[in-house]
Amino acid sequence: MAAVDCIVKLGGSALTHKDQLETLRAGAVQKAAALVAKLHGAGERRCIVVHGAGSFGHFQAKQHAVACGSSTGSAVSPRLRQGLCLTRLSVTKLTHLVTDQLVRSGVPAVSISVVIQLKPFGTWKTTLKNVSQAGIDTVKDVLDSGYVPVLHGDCALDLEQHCCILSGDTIIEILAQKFSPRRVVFLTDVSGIYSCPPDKPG
Ligand code: IP8
Repeated sequence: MAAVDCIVKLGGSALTHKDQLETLRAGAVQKAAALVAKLHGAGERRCIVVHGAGSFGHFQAKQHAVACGSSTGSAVSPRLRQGLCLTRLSVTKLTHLVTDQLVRSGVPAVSISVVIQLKPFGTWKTTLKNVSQAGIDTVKDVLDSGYVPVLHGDCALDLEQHCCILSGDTIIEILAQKFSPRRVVFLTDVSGIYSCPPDKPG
């Protein structure tokens, strides 16, 4: 498989105001897109962007316990189904905004979601929250065609518990294993790596 130059993670807290429902930090999205454009323009053509959900998706997912899914063998509740629909609507709104800014900045960006992908069998699936099928072929096709795939933290269909949440960080782990990029860059709203949320004492 041809090498991947770079995977860039745009943190959800950096792109949005995490405590205000569906509130974009428009300036931060612009800055992040400009950085990706610079990287791409400097020759890092085989580049994948993954972004977190921030205040798009997390509220709906929490309210409807989408991450817990449904107990094995029991009927899926209408409330859980609605939660999945609302969460997806919200995360896809954000990915549209992020991809829009990337394209405006000159990056040939194409958004790829976890639940619905370009190919019917290219979807990501989990089993008890662990990725059991990753839509790598779709990401590869998009890269090989000269586009920058944009993935995001999403809901996934789970073979045991109906659904769960798949974070952007988990997606990156899988992509890094499959594509062995030269580097993975994390753009966050804090300087460095912390052992607990940086707004909490200790
Ligand atoms: O912000 C969560 O993705 P993350 C995705 O990368 C959701 O943890 C809430 C659907």
